[in-house]
Amino acid sequence: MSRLVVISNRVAVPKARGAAGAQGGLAGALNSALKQNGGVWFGWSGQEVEAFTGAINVQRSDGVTTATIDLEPQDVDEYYNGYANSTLWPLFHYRIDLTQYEQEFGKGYERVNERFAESVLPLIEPEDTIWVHDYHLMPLGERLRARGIRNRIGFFLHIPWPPTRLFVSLPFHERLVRALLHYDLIGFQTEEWLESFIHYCRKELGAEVDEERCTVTLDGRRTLARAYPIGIDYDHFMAQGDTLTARNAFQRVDASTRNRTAMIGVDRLDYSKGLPERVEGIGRFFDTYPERTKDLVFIQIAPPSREDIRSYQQIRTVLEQKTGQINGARSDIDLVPIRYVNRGYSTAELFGFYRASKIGLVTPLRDGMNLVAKEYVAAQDPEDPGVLILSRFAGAALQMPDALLVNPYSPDDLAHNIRLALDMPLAERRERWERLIVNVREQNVLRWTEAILGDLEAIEPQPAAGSGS
Ligand code: ADQ
Repeated sequence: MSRLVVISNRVAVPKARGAAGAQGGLAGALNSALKQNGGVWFGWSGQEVEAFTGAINVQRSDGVTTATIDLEPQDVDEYYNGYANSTLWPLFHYRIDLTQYEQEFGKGYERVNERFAESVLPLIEPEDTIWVHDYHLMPLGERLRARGIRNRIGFFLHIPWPPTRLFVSLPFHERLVRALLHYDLIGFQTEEWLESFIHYCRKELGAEVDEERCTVTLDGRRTLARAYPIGIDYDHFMAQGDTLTARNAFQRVDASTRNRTAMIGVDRLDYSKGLPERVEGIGRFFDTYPERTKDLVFIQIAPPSREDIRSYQQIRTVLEQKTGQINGARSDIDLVPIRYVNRGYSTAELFGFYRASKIGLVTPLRDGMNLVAKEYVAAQDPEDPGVLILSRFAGAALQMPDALLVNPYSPDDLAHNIRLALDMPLAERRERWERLIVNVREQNVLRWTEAILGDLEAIEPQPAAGSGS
């Protein structure tokens, strides 16, 4: 395979071989693809400088080269906190009520995509395969084409693609999708997001769609558009479970919950994850089945994220209030029904927490995929597995029909399914888990990487759009 250039908003520098908790997940998979094929991972360093210089910081660690640039404060405000996370993120998660349509944000987004294109250009060699990640960088392919790059370029969207009726509320929506169609391949998490994208291309752009070949053609340029559901780094995750850290974490939950069932939620503190709605559902469970209060301890792990954005500050306040209300009403001297923890843990610790919890509660209002659902299933004891309660609005629901699928907006539905999970007999728990684990094990992140890169490699480079040659 040709050399690989990975481009994403942020770069994960690989940990040295043998380092404690060596990298897994998406970062681990991309790093191993880079190690295998050679190449470079380019992105923002996460640092700010007073004025943008375009200076590239190149590092080599554990056989992988990373190249990063610093951005200036206005870039971070308008591109990262602005257009990416206050316009595209809420809109693509169907939260038009939280979506901000500020001209400055759009301009900042365009500017930073230009800056990415200009900075990465000297690192690209003619035969390289380029793989761009996520909503921060949708116009990047077009910007590279404008600079004469004819390489194969793939793009993967980690979040949902919204229905056309929502998407058209975005000013300049057409420009964004026309830019996207300069990629040779566009990957989505599920068929549902792919369908929405295809619908838009047909209806709003009059693009030609070949359903059999999965291609969209506009202005003589053909793009492969397919669903590639992402998975976890199964082997790495299981190896983490086999550590003392994981066993200690298991003990911490087990010893502190004693005769009660531990139910766990692990999410970034983000409004798309449905956390207040989840707590509402737990409150409804306690109201509906008061005799069961003593049977259940809910552990919610939610490290803060994107704290410079107001909607994220608000969700934190709302969640603290709701948790406080329920604990205030339901606690006893030796019983606190909800433990709300505002921090992150290592993968090994999460493994132990998942395994000690007989119910996994994963109830986003909308989610591209959701890897916590898959991690929860992977961490279970095959002899005595726990029950996964999963939102039907997570991309993962399409792959995990044997979870208890719920409507996260309905407190009654959540309450009812928590009771079903609590009382589910061992035989049913095993049957469901045995079906769930097949997908989690097989559809892992290494397969995902191979599928996308395999399809990308098979594409014949094309002439520039509208060039007529
Ligand atoms: P996220 O929205 O971040 O990802 P998710 O898929 O659930 O959502 O991945 C979260 C990851 O962070 C998991 O591996 C989880 O273990 C970890 N994590 C969460 N809370 C943690 C904590 N307290 N401590 C340590 N680790 C924690 C986006 C999209 C998803 C999509 C992924 C991958 O929003 O829909 O599945 O990208 O494509």
